[in-house]
Amino acid sequence: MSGTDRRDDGTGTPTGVVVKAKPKTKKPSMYKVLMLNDDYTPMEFVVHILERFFHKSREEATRIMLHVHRRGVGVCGVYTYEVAETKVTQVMDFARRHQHPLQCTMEKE
Ligand code: TYC
Repeated sequence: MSGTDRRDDGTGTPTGVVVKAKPKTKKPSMYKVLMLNDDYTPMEFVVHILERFFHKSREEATRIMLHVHRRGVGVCGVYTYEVAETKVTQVMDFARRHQHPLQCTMEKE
């Protein structure tokens, strides 16, 4: 390379070339909150949970509850880790306080 050639400084990045800065932010991983079916928890109780903790309309809550009832498992919502963890804790505490065996868990999307 001649002394006046500015095309390569040996770093691999050509000099005098505008390169876009690499964004340092990352999208957070998302987690599905899942509800599991059981034979004892009343349907109305599950619908109430979906309205109260997942902000679903009565129609959407009923649709999700029936999906879980028929298929065994269903998605209540998708959230960041901490929000999903809080929802699971709230649902499990609420079900336990009402002596229903309802199970709720989370899974990385
Ligand atoms: N299978 C329950 C019943 O027949 C209803 C139910 C639905 C329970 C969804 C849990 O996550 C659930 N009473």
